[in-house]
Parts: sequence; C-alpha cells; structure tokens
Amino acid sequence: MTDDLFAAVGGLPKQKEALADGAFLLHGYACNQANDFLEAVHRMALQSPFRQMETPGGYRMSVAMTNCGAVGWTSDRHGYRYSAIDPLTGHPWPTMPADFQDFAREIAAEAGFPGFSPDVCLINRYAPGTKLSLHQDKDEVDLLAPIVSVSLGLPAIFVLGGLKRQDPGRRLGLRHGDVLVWGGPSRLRHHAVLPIKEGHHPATGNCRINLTFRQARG
Ligand code: MD6
Ligand code: FE
Repeated sequence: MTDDLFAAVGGLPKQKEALADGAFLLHGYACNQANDFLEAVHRMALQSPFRQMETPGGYRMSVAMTNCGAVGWTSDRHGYRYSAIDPLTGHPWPTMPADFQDFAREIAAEAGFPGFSPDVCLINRYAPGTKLSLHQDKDEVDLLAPIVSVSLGLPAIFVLGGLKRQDPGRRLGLRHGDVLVWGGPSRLRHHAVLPIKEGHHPATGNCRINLTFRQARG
C-alpha cells in the first residue's frame, strides 16, 4: 500500500475527481498534512484571533475567520477587501508558513494550474449550525488564478453552483483532508456551505476548519 494510493489517516484512498471545467475535488490529499496545518492554525490564531466579521449589509457572519499571508480578507460595514493589516490587532497578519505555500502550489499544479503563488490563506472556522451563504469569490485582482480549498475536521456539504446565481447547484460532501481546486472557467462559480451538523472529529473536536489559498493581488 503506497502513500500515494492510501492516505495515512483512516486509509482513505486519494482520488482526483473532475467536477467541471477547471474544478477538481482531490479526495484525501491533505490527510497527511492535516495535523501540522491545524497546529499552525492554532498558533496563528493566538496572533490574529478568529472573529465573526460584519457584512456590508449589517449582518454578523456565523463563520469565524482569520487569515495568514501578506494580506487578509476582511469584511465590515464598508465592504469586502484585502488588507495588509489585521483590523482587529492593528498589526500585519501572521506570515503564511512555507509548508502551506508549498502544499497549495503542488496541489494547484496537480489540478492543471502551474505557477500558483498564493499570498493569502483565509481560515474559516465553522461551529455546528453555522453556514456560508451562496457567494462568488471575486475580490481578487487576478480572476484567472485558481483557489485551493482544504477541508479539516467535521464534514460539510458544499454546494457548487454555476456562473449565474440562479443556476442549479451540485451538492458535494467534503471530508477531513479533502481539497477542492477551482480556477479557469469555474473560477466565478457561485457556492455555499450548508449548516454544519453536530459532531466530533478527532482532529478538531466540534468544528470544521477550512483553508482557502488565493492569489489576491495578482
Ligand atoms: C468553505 N469555501 O469550504 C468555504 N471559495 O468553507 C469557499 O468559500 C470557497 O472552498 C472559493 C473556492 C473554494 C472554496
Ligand atoms: Fe468562497
């Protein structure tokens, strides 16, 4: 049984699933790195804590967020933006660890996007009952660069929609260690995360952590 065929944790096979033009689900590809990633997240959250951001519409997001990298994604009454300074601390975001960078770069290449160089990793923490409403990721300068998204801990149902908001969505189960990559013609697909079910995962306890790597500044 080689490492390539079977991820160490749980013996789940690594498997690359093509979802659409430019969109792939890489089952189990982050299982081996998961504990290191979670440890780094814990450490970085001491510097830039998780917080529930406010939307331009005046709602508080149920998902708690933080970032690492040269810039971080933030939201408040005035809109969504990338900022080099964490507005909560007044200091730069934690540096993106080299193993985060390397992993995202390798995964993107595996999905047909060589030369990916993320400058931000948005870190989302979902408690049971929390969700992410249907949205597009379009705050980045270069909308050709892909997004690499790593799921850790409790499972989620992810809705992969179309380019138009009203297009029908496809439901995908995302489990610990799964990696979603999308770019090219899929880059502006709408998507959502349905409310997380109550549960316990040995790696995270009662939450789901999602890392999304982006090239925000071109
Ligand atoms: C999540 N992900 O999985 C939220 N966006 O928790 C996203 O919003 C997302 O997974 C763009 C590309 C991939 C993603
Ligand atoms: Fe998104």
